[in-house]
Amino acid sequence: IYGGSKATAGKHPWMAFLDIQTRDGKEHFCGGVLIKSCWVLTAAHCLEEPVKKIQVSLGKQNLQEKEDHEQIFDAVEVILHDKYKDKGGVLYNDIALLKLQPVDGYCAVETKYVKTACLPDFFLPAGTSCFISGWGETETGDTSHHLLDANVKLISQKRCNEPKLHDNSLDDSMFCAGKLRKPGIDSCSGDSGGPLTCVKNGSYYVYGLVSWGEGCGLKNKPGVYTQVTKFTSWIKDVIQSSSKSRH
Ligand code: 4AZ
Repeated sequence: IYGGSKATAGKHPWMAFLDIQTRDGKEHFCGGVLIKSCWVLTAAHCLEEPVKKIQVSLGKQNLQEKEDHEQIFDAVEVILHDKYKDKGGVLYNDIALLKLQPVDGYCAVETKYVKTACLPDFFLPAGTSCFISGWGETETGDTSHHLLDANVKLISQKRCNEPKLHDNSLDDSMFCAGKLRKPGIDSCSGDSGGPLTCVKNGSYYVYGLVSWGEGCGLKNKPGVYTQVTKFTSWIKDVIQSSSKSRH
């Protein structure tokens, strides 16, 4: 996160840290969002390379410490959207689901530090202020050990597709957000798959997932997010068919 600040414990209790080990021995990380006790939403581009093992940590603030309220799981299923596509860095339908492996019969247990975010069934107007959060790259060029967050505003598709901004790259599986009058507040590499959450009637909704951009924090290049509202029936179908096939 560029231009962010340290998030207080329990402010983003749906925030997941994904530690991804690939078959060719590489390791990278991404963010994710807890939407059900056994299910985490993330970006498909995080899981593009064949993965060997994914560990999902919930309730984390500082990655350098073992924390009392952390809950750690292995992922047992990885489901990428079948229309996910990378066309020269523009990521279409950039969404995936991870199923957690229960520990002693339970997946995520709700606490002050671990909670689910709601799935949106609505579109919010441009100008709405929302949160982004993650352990990704900051303006110093390093990733952050502490969870950082920042406020960004939703930008209309028409504005974001203007030649000066993302020049018609966006389709309806994505939207952009940032502060056009105050560049430098943005998501970046390592924040991918993490949530853009917006508050409606006092509840937090996972309105977007960190997906792509042109650099980070650059003028007229707001970050691009997966439009979660477009995928709520896909999410419900995946979760339903997964629980059916097991019983
Ligand atoms: C990335 O490389 C990435 N500024 C993520 C988000 C943004 C740019 C790049 C948005 O994963």
